[in-house]
Amino acid sequence: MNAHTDPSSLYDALDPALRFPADFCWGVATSSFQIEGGAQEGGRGESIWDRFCRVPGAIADGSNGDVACDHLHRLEEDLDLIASLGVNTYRFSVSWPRVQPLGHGAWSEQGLNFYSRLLQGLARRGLKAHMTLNHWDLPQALQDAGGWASRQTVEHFVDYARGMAQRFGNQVEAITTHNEPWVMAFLGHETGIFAPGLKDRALAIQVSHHLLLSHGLALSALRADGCKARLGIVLNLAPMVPAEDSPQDVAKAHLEDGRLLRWFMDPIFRGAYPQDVLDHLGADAPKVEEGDMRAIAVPLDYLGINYYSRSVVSAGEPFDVNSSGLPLTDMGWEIYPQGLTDLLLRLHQDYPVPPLYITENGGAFPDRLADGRVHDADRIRYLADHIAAVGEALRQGVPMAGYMVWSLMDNFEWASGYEKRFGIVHVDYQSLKRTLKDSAHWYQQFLQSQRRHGAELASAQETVQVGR
Ligand code: GCO
Repeated sequence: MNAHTDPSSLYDALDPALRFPADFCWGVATSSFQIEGGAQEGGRGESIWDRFCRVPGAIADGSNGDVACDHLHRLEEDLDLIASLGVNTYRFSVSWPRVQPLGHGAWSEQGLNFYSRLLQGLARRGLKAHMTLNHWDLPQALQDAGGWASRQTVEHFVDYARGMAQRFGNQVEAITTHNEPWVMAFLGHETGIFAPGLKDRALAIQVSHHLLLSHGLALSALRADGCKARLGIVLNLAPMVPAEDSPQDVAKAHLEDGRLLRWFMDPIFRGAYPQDVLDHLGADAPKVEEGDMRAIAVPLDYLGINYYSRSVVSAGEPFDVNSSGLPLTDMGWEIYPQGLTDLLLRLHQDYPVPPLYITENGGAFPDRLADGRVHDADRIRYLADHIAAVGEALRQGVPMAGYMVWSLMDNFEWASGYEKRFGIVHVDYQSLKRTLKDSAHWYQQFLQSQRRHGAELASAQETVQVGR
């Protein structure tokens, strides 16, 4: 497609049969550390990402989250921006050290006040809130006391979750405990490319167990407290595809599937870790106490899935993504929408899944702002094809409840700093000015057509009822 195609014409190219239910949840997603800035304000405590950004070489462009998108000071403007897209839902995360600077004990009224204004602002605009409690920015004080490797952090997380739910539980549609426990555990504690930057496999495994445990315990505590919000967790999942049909590659792909997907899905939905992965881990297997597995396997009201690409697995040399012929995003990730349909069908088949949300999906592309426009046709294509992949899963019976674009706006892309742009809204990091990219205009039009379709459906149903 050429870079100057009118965004609306691409929507017309979508299968006209692709119409979602009227109550389908459409959103955009962000996370606290990636957009808020205001790192030293309002008594906010230090987070492990503040600390990690100071490690020389940890962040590609040497940047940090001190200012980020300055969302803290541009809340109303950003809420207007979200509303202008025509979404019905906003997914955001709470910075734990902003509301509870040390991760336990005293709360910060100023920090709480920010989220209170955020939620009131969403309500005024008729938008539903999906609130994530932990999108990676653990208070540094808790890290200093052992972090997620310590069972104490599990207890502190449950207290934090209860405190947030008591204050805000009746203003949010949904509460997610953790975003992508796999990333926190393994990129944070085994490869060390993310905060807190540790490199110890046994520790990483123990962290994954404590994240799951804290999720389960928090859900039970919130339900016991009478929390009315829907409760769930968000996992990053991908189909693991063997590079070749060889027994070696197939076996490796099965193991990698175990480490990414079954390691989290099995305990949540079956109450046990997958035996093949435990065997593989040997002495690095997690220490599990009596009752832990029961605590983890509490029913979810929904499951969030973040999908970006498939993973091709080889037992020999690492697979070269350039060899597949698939287009790549600016992250070097293959663009493979079919993988999303495959993944959703598989989850539905293998597990008793609750309603599913795509809580993140999107792509980084080398955008250029010129004359106030960003012609990101590649991102429009990416989003359109993945939304169609969700529609296909829905058509085949998967209980899909929503889809949220990652991300509302360009932001701090972790170890890549500000070099990778995922937003449908462009951010100029000098002036902090926001500019809707073509993909944002496209999403607006797509959502408008969905609303028209929803209204038609509703009036058709009315006619049927009146006719009776
Ligand atoms: C994620 C993260 C996002 C990333 C996105 C792109 O949950 O992985 O939520 O913070 O920015 O995935 O890498």
